[in-house]
Amino acid sequence: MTYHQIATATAAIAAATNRDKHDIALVLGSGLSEYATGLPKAIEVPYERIPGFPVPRVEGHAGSLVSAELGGTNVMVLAGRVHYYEGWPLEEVVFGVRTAVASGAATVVLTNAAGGVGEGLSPGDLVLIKDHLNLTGANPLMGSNDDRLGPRFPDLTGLYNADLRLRASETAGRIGIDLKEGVYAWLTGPSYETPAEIQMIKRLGGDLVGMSTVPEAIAVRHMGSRVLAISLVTNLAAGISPTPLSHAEVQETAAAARSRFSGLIDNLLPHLVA
Ligand code: 8IG
Repeated sequence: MTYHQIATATAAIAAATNRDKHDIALVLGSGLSEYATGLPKAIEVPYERIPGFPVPRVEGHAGSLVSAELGGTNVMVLAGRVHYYEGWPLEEVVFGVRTAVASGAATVVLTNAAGGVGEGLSPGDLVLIKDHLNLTGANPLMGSNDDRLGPRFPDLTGLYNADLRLRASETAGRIGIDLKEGVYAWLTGPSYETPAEIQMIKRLGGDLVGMSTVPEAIAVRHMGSRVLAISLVTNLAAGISPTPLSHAEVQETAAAARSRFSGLIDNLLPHLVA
């Protein structure tokens, strides 16, 4: 069922963009969707027009796919994602990245806004995800496995590709952007954590907390493509922050970091082609 839905969506994207293959995919997290506007040779396809694509219900910004061409490489940008906390089954949460991989993306770049837990992290920091903690008890691969998509029991060692992280660090250094590294803990949300939960996450080795990215990373790995993931710290996590968490703070910090984020992505994408 899903396999055919992915194939149908892939065909619709190829037809709508007139590009039969996309080499890289980029998923834009909360507050970061603006990156998709003004890309070279951009063709925008609203998610509503792609069969099977889940359409975000919240936020002012409905999702769309933007196909662009950067230095001869076709890039599929997914501006807007759906989250587990909205009630979507994880199979739907990962439908977009599965379609991107089926469209040819050997590399998928996942971005998000996240809370900072680790020592030395501040709002506005850009952080490469080096590994994750799945604290939800859920997994996008639960249910029967379709062997055409990937193996029943995929290994997640090295999920956040070390070679891609090195290229990202080098790019950031070259353009003078500070890029940290950390472990991302995935929780369902939508409530933020309690201070006690944040202390638990810190002891477990988590540096970042968020409500996305991990299921997508697992699905991309399942299909055999490479993952690079970048968090923008938009708030300090509960109990670390002296003030209560607010979605407004998240949006303000994301807006302030926009040009640094765009600079990093612009310079990085050409170095990620397999
Ligand atoms: I932005 O503090 C953002 N997303 N779980 N906790 C969790 N998700 C987040 C947070 C946070 N900040």
